[in-house]
Amino acid sequence: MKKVDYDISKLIEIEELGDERGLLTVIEGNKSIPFEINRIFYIYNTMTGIRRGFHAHYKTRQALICVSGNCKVYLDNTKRKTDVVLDSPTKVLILEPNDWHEMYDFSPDCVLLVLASHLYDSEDYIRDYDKFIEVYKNDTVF
Ligand code: T46
Repeated sequence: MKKVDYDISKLIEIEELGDERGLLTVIEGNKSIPFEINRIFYIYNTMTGIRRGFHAHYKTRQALICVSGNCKVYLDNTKRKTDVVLDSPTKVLILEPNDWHEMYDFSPDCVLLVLASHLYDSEDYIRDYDKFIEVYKNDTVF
């Protein structure tokens, strides 16, 4: 596993295992990604031009992987903003709770797999941008 330096969040390149049958990539909680996995969901069949997300979290950490197709993720941690391209099943984007994120430019075949550190809790979402700034503006952990 090789870590790629990234200025706002962690983009990890996971090893691809392959043989004459094809390819296999493994992600293990607390090993290849820095948290225990308690929930898995995937986003697919996203309509053209749709942008999703528009939130940060209080405690949930997440790992995003495009297992098919590609999409982009806009990130804002109150100090820096950037865009990440997810275009390979071996690229894993780690989102910290203080990463405001928006997913966009989904290819028609995109399947975005998300591994989350916590079970679903609607109270864990910060969906108001001003509230996000207020909560994280003095945060020193990035
Ligand atoms: C995130 C990005 C990357 C549930 O009932 N349980 C779940 O575990 C999830 C993830 C969603 N839902 C419900 C809540 C909404 O009624 O599914 C509906 C769609 O969820 P949402 O509008 O939050 O979807 P996105 O694409 O904006 O965000 C999702 C995750 O919710 C979020 O945690 O970080 O993907």
